[in-house]
Amino acid sequence: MITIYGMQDSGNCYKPRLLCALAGIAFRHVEVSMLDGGTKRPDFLAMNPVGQVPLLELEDGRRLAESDAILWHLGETTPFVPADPFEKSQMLQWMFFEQNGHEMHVAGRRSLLVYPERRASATPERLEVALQRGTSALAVMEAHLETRRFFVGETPSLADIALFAYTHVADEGGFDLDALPAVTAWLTRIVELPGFRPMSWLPEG
Ligand SMILES: N[C@@H](CCC(=O)N[C@@H](CS)C(=O)NCC(=O)O)C(=O)O
Repeated sequence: MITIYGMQDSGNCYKPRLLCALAGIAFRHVEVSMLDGGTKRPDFLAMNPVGQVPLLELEDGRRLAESDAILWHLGETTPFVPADPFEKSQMLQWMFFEQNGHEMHVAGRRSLLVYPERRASATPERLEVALQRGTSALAVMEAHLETRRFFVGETPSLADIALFAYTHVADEGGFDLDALPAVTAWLTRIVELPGFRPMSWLPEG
């Protein structure tokens, strides 16, 4: 069975867990706690020198980091990757957007506000920049979803999973999701997918 090293409350770690739940992929979860320096401990750094989760470990021992690369690896043979080459590229476009234009602001602001150990870094300037840039990213999503059910094509793809992870908890970062009706309706569509599990969910055992 594959193993996903992750943190229960991390959206990046939720992405592969959610894909596994939706696609029926069995996995083992190993919690890596930031509080005890988990990702920076020598034994973890030996597995991922970048010192971050999520980290996927295959049955043969090979490992893969970066949440969206893990989504790609696990998702390739599932209905969450479009067959059409252009739609596949559009899916990647949204996944790069998630990493470069969304996560760092939407998730970043949430982490500054939610985790006590990050409070010292939560300067007013930093919070303001993250609010402005995160709001812009959410506005891009809102405009796109005004005329669509999912980010690419007619069915959910890895792009929806990647963007759902931190958007659904954006309110914890001080973002006003009530002002984004198309995004809110899309969030509901994801929650209603067969097999959906919330971020707090971990597999048994
Ligand atoms: N771009 C990476 C970001 C991963 C990331 O930021 N992981 C955080 C948890 S959400 C982490 O491991 N933080 C611990 C640390 O940096 O020491 C991805 O998408 O996987």
